[in-house]
Amino acid sequence: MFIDEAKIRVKAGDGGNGCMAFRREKFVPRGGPSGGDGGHGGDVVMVSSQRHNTLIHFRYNPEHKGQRGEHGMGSNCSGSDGNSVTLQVPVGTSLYDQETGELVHDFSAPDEQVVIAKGGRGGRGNQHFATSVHQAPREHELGRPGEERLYRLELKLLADVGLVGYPNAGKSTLISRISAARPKIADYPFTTLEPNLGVVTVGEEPNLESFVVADMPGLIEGAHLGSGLGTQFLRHIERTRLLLHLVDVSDASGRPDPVEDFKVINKELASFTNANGEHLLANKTMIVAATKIDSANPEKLKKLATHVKRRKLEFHAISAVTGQGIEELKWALARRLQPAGDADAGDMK
Ligand SMILES: Nc1nc2c(ncn2[C@@H]2O[C@H](COP(=O)(O)OP(=O)(O)OP(=O)(O)O)[C@@H](O)[C@H]2O)c(=O)[nH]1
Ligand SMILES: [Mg+2]
Repeated sequence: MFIDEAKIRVKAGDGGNGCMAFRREKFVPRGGPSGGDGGHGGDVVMVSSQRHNTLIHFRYNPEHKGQRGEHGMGSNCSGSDGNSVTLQVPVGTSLYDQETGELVHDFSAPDEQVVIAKGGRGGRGNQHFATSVHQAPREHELGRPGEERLYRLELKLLADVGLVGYPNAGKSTLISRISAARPKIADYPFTTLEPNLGVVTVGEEPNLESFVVADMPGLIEGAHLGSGLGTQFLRHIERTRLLLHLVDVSDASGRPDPVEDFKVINKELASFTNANGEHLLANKTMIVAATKIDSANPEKLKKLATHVKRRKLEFHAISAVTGQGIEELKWALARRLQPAGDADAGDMK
C-alpha cells in the first residue's frame, strides 16, 4: 500500500476586540457609549479538488493561518472580519485529528468543504452594555482566540504515469532521479520485483504541480504467457493516465534493434487483460524515451526516434546519469497529465 501523508498545523484568526469609547461632540454632553464590535477571525477551510493528486504541497507548507478580525473602533464602527484561508486537498484524502487519531472527514468527492478551524468571535463594544440604569458602561469584550489544531492527512496514492520497458532499460534509475523513491538499481534483469511509487514535482509554489510515477518490473517477450515475471503486476497501472515507455539505445541491452524491443513490449501491453477481460493498456496515451544516451549507439537512437515519430508519439532522449533531457521529460509528463493533454494520444501498434 502506498500512502502519502502530511501533518499540518492550522490556526484560525482571532476575533478583534470590542472597543470602549464615548461619543464626544460639541453641544452633546454625555454622548453615550460608542465602542464598535471587533470583527470575526477568518476560518481555515479545507476543500477537495481534482487539480491535486498528492499531498506534497503540505510538506513544503505545513502551517496555515486565518486572518485576525479587526478591532472595533469609536463612533460605533465595527472592525472588519478576517479573511479565511482555503486549503485544497486531493479527492480521496482522509483527515485525522493528530492528537486523538480520530477520523474527522473523508473527502470522497470534489468540492467538499469542511471548516477545520473556526475563527474567533469578535468582542462586543461597550455600546451593547448600556441599559437604562447603566448609561456609561465601560465593559467591552476581548475577541475570542481562533481555534488551533493539528491534523494528519492521509492519501492512498494512485499512479498517474506507469514506467514500462525491458529489464535494465533504466526505469528504476529514472524514478530515483526524478523523485524521492530509492528502489534497487542493478545491471541484471528483474532487479525490480514489485512496483515502486514516487512523487514527482515540477515548478515551484504557488504553481507547484505534482504527479505519481510507478516504476514497474521489466517485461520481456511472452510475459503475458508467464515469461519473466509475467504481467500480473501490470494491473497496478491499469488506471494510470499515461505510460512512459523506456527503450535502451546503448549497446548494454545486448539486443540489436530498439524498434524491435519497442514493438515487443507494446505487444505485451496490448495483450494484457485484467480480471474483467479488458485490454486497458492497449490504447493508453504513451510517451517514449530513449535511455542511456550518454552511451548511445547513434544508429539505434536514430532508428528508434524515426519509428516513434512516424507513429506520432511524443519522443524524448534522456540520460539518468548526466541528467540530459530529464527536466524536459518531467515537464512533458506534467503537461500531458493536464486534462487537455489527452487529446492527441497516438497509437502504439
Ligand atoms: N550509462 C547509463 N547507464 C544507465 C542509465 N540509466 C540506467 N543505467 C544503468 O542500467 C542498469 C539498469 O538500470 P535499472 O534502473 O535497474 O533498470 P530497470 O529498468 O529498473 O531494470 P529492472 O528493474 O530489472 O526491470 C543499471 O546498471 C544502471 O546503472 C543511463 O542513463 N546511462
Ligand atoms: Mg528496476
